[in-house]
Amino acid sequence: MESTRRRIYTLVFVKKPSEILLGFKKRGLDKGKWNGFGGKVENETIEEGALRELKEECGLSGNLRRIGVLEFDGREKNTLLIVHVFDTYTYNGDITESEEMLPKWYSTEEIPFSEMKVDTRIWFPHMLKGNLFKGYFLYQGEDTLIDYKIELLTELDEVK
Ligand code: 6U4
Repeated sequence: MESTRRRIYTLVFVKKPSEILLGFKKRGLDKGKWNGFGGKVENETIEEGALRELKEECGLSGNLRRIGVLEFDGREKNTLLIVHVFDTYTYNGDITESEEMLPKWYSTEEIPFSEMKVDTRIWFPHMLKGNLFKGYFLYQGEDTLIDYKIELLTELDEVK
């Protein structure tokens, strides 16, 4: 049996009570879609990676809380994408557009799901409420979601 690689990513959401900062992806994976800020974890802890990408992509720093873990299977052969999701209501800095992302505040009632990955329809409602969650999504290629499982948690495991 071929072994499965695990690739670790971060995804950060900056929040106000009824708004959320999203970024329009100008390049890379999922170009042309809205999402939070994040990327591959390099030679650093997961939280350091999350803070680094937040700064690089929209100019902000924040007081991050880890709220979810999402696993994406089948998108890339023999590779499991593991995405650690964070949020913050406290942030510093000026919001700036980067080469990778165009940031914009959205009302939490008007999330642009038709311009986002299909899986976001499933886990965003939990993320917006601030629930802790764990999800598994099985894709067939880039855009066809064939199965998923989502569960709410009372606490998240230690970050590995
Ligand atoms: P490069 O181009 O090497 O700098 P990097 O910025 O490290 O890449 P990028 O932008 O490819 O990484 O990261 C992908 C982002 O998309 C991460 O924040 C994780 C997130 N992501 C990956 N699959 C997703 C999916 N199916 N649904 C979702 N977010 C996903 O909502």
